[in-house]
Amino acid sequence: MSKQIWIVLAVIILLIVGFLVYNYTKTTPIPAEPTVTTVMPTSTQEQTGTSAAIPEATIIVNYTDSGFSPKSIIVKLGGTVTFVNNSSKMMWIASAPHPVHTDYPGFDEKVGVGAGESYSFTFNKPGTHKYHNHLNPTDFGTVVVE
Ligand SMILES: [Cu+2]
Repeated sequence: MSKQIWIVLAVIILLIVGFLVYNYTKTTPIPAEPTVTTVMPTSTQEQTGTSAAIPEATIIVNYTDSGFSPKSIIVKLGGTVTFVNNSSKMMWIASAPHPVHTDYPGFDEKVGVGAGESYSFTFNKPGTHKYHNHLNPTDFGTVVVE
């Protein structure tokens, strides 16, 4: 009688051990995945791709009754900035100083435009260029070309 119990216990223990070993061998291959090698070259390509795209991007400066926003911007050499008149005033973008605009003579809209209209200028001169609304010179901003 007691011999039969020991046999039953031995079978149960063997089943438990077998089940544990089976589960262990089933779960161990999962963390062993050798695919973490060639990721660096793609990130380098992405970096050069985005830095090349920046000069072609058009930056928008919003002109409202409270002035230019953003008031100071940085563009790459050859970058274009579009000044959009969303104010109730007329807008005439011109480089400093008012009223002669001699710091960057080409950077001068030469005419005032109304609400909803815009003025685009491509910056080919490195440096810090101050500008203002010639028809309301207390509104001014800065374009840094690098
Ligand atoms: Cu002016």
